[in-house]
Amino acid sequence: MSTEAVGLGRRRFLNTAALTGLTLGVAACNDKPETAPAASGTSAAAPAAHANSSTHLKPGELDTYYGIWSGGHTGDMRILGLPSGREIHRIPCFVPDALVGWGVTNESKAIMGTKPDGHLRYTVADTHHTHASYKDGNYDGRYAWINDKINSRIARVRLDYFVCDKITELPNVQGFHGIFPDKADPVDPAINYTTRVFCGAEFAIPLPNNGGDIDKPEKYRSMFTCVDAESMEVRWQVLIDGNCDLTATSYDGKLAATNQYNIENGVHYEDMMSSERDACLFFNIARIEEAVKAGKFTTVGTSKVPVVDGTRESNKDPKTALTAYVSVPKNPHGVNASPDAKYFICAGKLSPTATVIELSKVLDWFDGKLAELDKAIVAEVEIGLGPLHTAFDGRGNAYTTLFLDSQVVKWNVDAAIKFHAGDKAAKYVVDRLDVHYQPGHINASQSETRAADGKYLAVGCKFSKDRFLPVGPLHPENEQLIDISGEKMVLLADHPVRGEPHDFIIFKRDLLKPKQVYDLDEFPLATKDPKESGVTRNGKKVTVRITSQAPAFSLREFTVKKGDEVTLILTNLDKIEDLTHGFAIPKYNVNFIVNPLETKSVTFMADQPGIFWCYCTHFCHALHLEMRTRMIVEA
Ligand code: K7E
Ligand code: CUA
Ligand code: CA
Repeated sequence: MSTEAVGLGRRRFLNTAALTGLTLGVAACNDKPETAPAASGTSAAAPAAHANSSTHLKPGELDTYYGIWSGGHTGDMRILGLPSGREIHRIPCFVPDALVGWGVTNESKAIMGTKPDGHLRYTVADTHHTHASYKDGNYDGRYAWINDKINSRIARVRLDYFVCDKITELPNVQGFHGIFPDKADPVDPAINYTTRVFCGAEFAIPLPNNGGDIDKPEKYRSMFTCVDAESMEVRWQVLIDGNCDLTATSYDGKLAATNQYNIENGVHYEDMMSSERDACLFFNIARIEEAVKAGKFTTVGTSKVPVVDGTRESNKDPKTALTAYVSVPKNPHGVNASPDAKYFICAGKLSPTATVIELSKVLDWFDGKLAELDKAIVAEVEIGLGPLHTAFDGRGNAYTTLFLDSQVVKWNVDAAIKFHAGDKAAKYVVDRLDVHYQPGHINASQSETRAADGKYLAVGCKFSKDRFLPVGPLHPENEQLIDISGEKMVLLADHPVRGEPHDFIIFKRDLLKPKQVYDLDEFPLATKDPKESGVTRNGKKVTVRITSQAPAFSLREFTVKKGDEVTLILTNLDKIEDLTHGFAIPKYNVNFIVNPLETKSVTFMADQPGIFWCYCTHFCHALHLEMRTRMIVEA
């Protein structure tokens, strides 16, 4: 098949329907593209001149990059190795998980949050965006954060043990979507690492949302939230006009921004598309925190979180403004910080453009040195249909996904700025590559750090169509890997993934130093000596202490009475790497694992008399199947 035929077939999958359905606002841009239209001239059939990389690793070979992926509907975080694309681990955050006993053990329930009756408060989530903590403009391996869009929660994952250790529910917002840690303190240069995480809320709601103002959508409001990276407490919120979508932060810590696709404050999608331009909303972090310190805030409903006023009307004077609304064409989506720390780039979505905003000029505006805020826009160029997210190679090039064109476009930021300034000979589009199909997020190795290395690009394709064996109506997503080390992009691999990862980051493996064995002292409940095992009773409350050492539990049996509230504490005293045990209790809905030197506990009502074979659920030893204990519940 010729390149053209492949291209046409591909474009027929979605484009026609999407275009008629969305009345695409292509009129919003004045700059004309300097290359042929997106349909032709792709590099799909280009020779793999620069493909220096094979994604196939020999048995026993390790990947050179970690990838942290969001899981989407599964409410988890996934760890991949790259370039192989192998999924190595899943970290449950917001949703129960049968392997590790997340949502089953007392410790995980305490993190996830329970109702007064002890049941989990939420059992569904939708994770989209994950980013890791920074130091000196690169990842420092401490934490990663991930959002739950459904219930507006932010989870933190410790990157030493790869476990979620805190979850915070954001007050006063719905549809918490974009998330990004800061990279430095705006005031104190000694704090050159992450201390805040910014969270954008996509949906506007009445404030407080307790039944009032339901019929007054013009009163619905959205907020931008700052969470403390260490305590995970909400520090402050900013009341804004319009909404928040994706979020970005500057390398100097002074600015955070969110793209806004609904400056119209519309309730229905046609209202949300009525304006030709929306905005990229900038937050002056130092000024916001001064305002909070000075008591210039309100609170909403029962929440005690300080809320400052970031609306347009209250922030017209640059010298005192907390926020700045830079205009960008119709319904933008992603906003990404370039690794040279100079620009935020907004992807147009309904406009075929990318908008380049120079951060020093935004700061100039706040200092009263730039008369017109939109003069901070240094380029607004056509790149193709449906731009969503942008990645970088550290060599001055940006890579933007084109959802409608099913392509990745590689474009040069400096050339785009020259073109925008009037140099119509400046060729900013460097290359185009067909992807399969309809790409959303994109990220390159180290792309969101100062150490962007321009080796690999991963693309999260939302439709896989014909790329994998059919498995019924639900198709997997297709994560594609691309070599970007040369001038031309080279497609390396397809990977089916269970729906639906959105965003991800890719970084060098030596930035992480994970631990593989726990420290007994991290667990106040640990049973350090098998001789301390046994049953203790306090009225109807019974505590059972057990240890595990392959191939046996420290108790051969234990006895409780019907009606007891039983708390079972299991400590794994095996200290060998990879020696994990499990613990399941039939008919009691209990299953969890304990890793080397880890302690976990479960509490349940002994409501069914009989004998129950508690068994090890994790293959640990030749006598794994024999590794059991008997729970006797007396009638
Ligand atoms: Cu573009 Cu939620 Cu990041 Cu999905 S969002 S693609
Ligand atoms: Cu212990 Cu299997
Ligand atoms: Ca809009």
